[in-house]
Parts: sequence; C-alpha cells; structure tokens
Amino acid sequence: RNKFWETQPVGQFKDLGDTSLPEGPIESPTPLSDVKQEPFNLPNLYEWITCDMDSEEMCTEVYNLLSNNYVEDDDNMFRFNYSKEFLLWALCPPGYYRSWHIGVRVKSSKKLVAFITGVPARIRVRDTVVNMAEINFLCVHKKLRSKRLAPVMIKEVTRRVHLENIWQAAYTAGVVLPTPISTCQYWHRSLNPKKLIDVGFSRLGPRMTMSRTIKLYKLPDQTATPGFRKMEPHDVPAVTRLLKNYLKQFLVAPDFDENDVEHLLLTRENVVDSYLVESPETHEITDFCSFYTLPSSILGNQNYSTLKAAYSYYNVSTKTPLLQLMNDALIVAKQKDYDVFNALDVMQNESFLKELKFGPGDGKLHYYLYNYRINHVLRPSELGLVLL
Ligand code: MYA
Ligand code: JJ1
Repeated sequence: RNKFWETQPVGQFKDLGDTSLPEGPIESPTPLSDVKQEPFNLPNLYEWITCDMDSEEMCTEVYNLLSNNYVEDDDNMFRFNYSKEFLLWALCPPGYYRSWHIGVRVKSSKKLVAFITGVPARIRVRDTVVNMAEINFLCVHKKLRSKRLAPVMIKEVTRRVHLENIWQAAYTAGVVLPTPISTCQYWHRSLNPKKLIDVGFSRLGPRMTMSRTIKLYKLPDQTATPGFRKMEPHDVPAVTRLLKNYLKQFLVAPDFDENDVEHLLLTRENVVDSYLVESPETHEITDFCSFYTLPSSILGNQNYSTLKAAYSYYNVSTKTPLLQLMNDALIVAKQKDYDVFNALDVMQNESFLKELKFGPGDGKLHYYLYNYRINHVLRPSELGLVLL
C-alpha cells in the first residue's frame, strides 16, 4: 500500500492525530545545485517532452489525450472534457513555467501517452504565504495504466518545480492518498433535469414525475439583484480588494493580486464567467460570483454526447445575501444553457446548497499539500481554494 507515497514528504496516515509534529515544511530546501539536473528515467520506449501549449498542434494533442483518458466518475458514465481554450487558460497564468507542462511520448510513433502539469501559485496557510506549484492534469493513457508511470511523472514534475526554487505544492484528487488536508463533497444543481435524467446523471426521485421534477428546478427568467452585471476589465482592482479581504477568513486560500484576478476571473467565453453587484447608489462593488465551464463527455448515450456543466469558482458576498447571489448565478447559467451547476462544500457554500436545491453527488474531492504539514484535518468550510 502506497509504496511510492510512503517515500514522499507528505503527511503519512500513521502520523494522523499526532500534534507534536510541527506545522509547516516537512523537508528543508536543498541548494539548487543539488537538484538533479537530468530528467528521471522513463521505460526505454518513452521520452519526455515539454509541451508548448501555445502551439495549436501541441494543444490539440493534449486535448485528445485528456478527452479520451482523463477523470471519469465511479461508474464510467462521464469523462471530463476540458476544452483547448480552458487548458490554455488554466496552464498559462501569470508567471507560469513552460517546463512544468510535461508530456511523455512513445519514441517510435511520437504518440502522446502521458501528461502532468504545474502552475505557480501563492497559497496562504494560516499566517504564512507559501510559493507553491498547483499540480493538475496528471493523466496516463488507459493502455499504459498500472505500470508505475505516475510516480515517475510526479518525481519529474517535482524536480522541475525544485529547479525554480519552489518546494511545496497543492493538488486535489478523487482518490484517497496520504493524506488529505480536507475532504470535500460535490453537490449538483439540476438546470436541465430532463436531460440529466435521460443520460443517467440523475434519477427521478421517489414519488416524482418528470413534469413535477421540471417544475421543482424551474428558475426565474431574470436575475433578482439590482446592479448585478458581468465583471469588466475596469473592475479588476475592486474585485481584487473584495476577494483578498474575503479570503482572509479561510485557513488555506490563494493570495491573489490584480494580475491573477485579471487572468483567472475576467470572463472568457466558455471558460470562465464572472458577475458582480455594483451598488446602484454608491457604485461600490459589493458582491461577486464566478463559475468555470467544464463539460463532460457522456459515454455511450444514443441521444447526447456532452453534458454542459458550470462549476462554482470564487464567490464573495458582503451586501447581497450569498443565497440570492448564487440564485442569480444559477439563473445566468440556465440562460447560457448549462445542464447542471456544480459546487463543492468549500468556503461558505454550505449556506446555500440545500436551499437552492443542490443535491450531494457520488463524488468526493480530496485536497493535498506536498511538503507542508498541517496537524488537523480541515473542515471544507475552512478551505478558500478551488483548483481547476
Ligand atoms: S488528480 C487527476 C488524476 N488523473 C486521473 O484520475 C485520470 C485518469 N487516471 C489516470 O490517468 C491514471 O490512473 C493515473 C495514475 C495517472 C492517475 N494523484 O502509474 P501507476 C498513485 C497522485 O501504476 P496509474 C491530479 O491531476 C497511486 O497511489 N497519485 O498508476 C492531481 C500509486 O502510488 P502508491 C496517484 O493508474 C495529481 C501510484 O500512483 C493518483 O497507471 C497530483 C500508481 O502509479 C493521483 N490522482 O496512473 C499528483 N492516482 O503505490 C501529485 C494514483 O504509493 C503531485 N496515484 O499508492 C504531488 C506534488 C508534486 C510537486 C511537488 C513540488 C514541490
Ligand atoms: O458528477 C458526479 N456525479 C454525478 C453523476 C453520477 C453518475 C453515476 N456515477 C452525480 N449525479 C447526481 C446528481 C443529482 C442531481 C439532483 C440532486 C441529487 C444529485 O452524483 C461526480 C461528483 O459528484 N463526479 C465525479 O465522480 C468525477 C470525478 C470527481 C473527482 C475529480 C478529481 C479531480 C481531478 C483533480 O484536478
């Protein structure tokens, strides 16, 4: 069990509950000259590549690998289908390193068969802001599973992160590894219940008919909050202030500056949508909500091939009740033809999930830190971080 993870500087299951260990880095940084200069060895048939995501061909290869081999639900009915525009956005935030976009090819055919990425992020843990890598999009082609390729990919991304003098990382996974800093629950709000039921994403509840179900999930045609509008480029400073102040209350949260907000939150069609409330009287920006677009392929359905899902991203309420703000987010998502609105129980999301008719899904998401010990398992509401 966990022969690889037992060798890594991460919280180990045997240490759970041991509060004598100090919080913070598990290992100290080594001099940069001591970081291994050559890539880790791959089995002989394969070679490392650095992926240039700006190249249309490279981006297409990555897209194809992920769309056929990335994360599926427990029953293999749906598979995440990140768009090319989304990948380019997620992988190229301010200060990104091209060397952290890592692929593995078959030497003979040049076929891309594995992928892993990191992007830099400043993440605050309690009072300390730590330079970290956010690791995402680890994927090994279905035909090459269980050959211990993943540990080599993880060691190689770790090496390349170390070369930039960064020694910590944050990541999420649907599987349990040593050891989660928190475990979150996915919740789902039906926007197009008939399609969700037809494709097996949800079921007709007991004593429910299709028409009662459609009525249950009906939403108003228009948003309710006066001053609710799309975020625009000139809002970046105000949104950054609002978000920075809001995220202070969480134990683990990103430390965003204006460049991050500009990149991560300004609306990009079919990638990320941001809305805010501008007070009609004072023109102050008082509230904010956002979601990103991550469709899933529907595997083996006669009538439908994709599920259009919105995922709750960062939301801030200071004046408009969060419940009302998120109801407006549901209304715009419905107008934009999303089938479902998904959210984790992070931050203050619990305060609206049940009332806005979200239901718990069958998936959980575990949050992890690499080379940083936290002595207590966090409640999801203590997390102020959403990874893509
Ligand atoms: S999470 C999304 C992961 N991707 C998928 O689920 C897509 C579909 N699945 C696959 O492509 C493969 O099954 C993967 C494993 C590639 C996941 N995170 O090669 P193997 C451990 C970490 O024989 P395969 C995301 O992207 C497993 O416990 N470790 O297995 C965040 C075992 O180790 P141990 C994982 O199935 C990724 C070993 O791998 C995961 O062929 C964060 C088996 O290797 C997982 N999701 O391939 C990565 N799944 O024996 C860590 C399995 O010890 C980053 N394993 O139990 C750490 C920080 C690095 C940077 C540090 C900087 C300082
Ligand atoms: O989407 C998910 N589950 C859905 C579909 C389940 C299909 C059968 N397995 C689900 N639907 C129920 C919705 C219902 C709507 C009305 C109200 C009650 C609920 O539960 C799950 C999340 O719940 N998604 C996954 O399993 C995908 C993988 C999640 C792990 C992600 C790993 C992230 C990678 C790191 O970046």
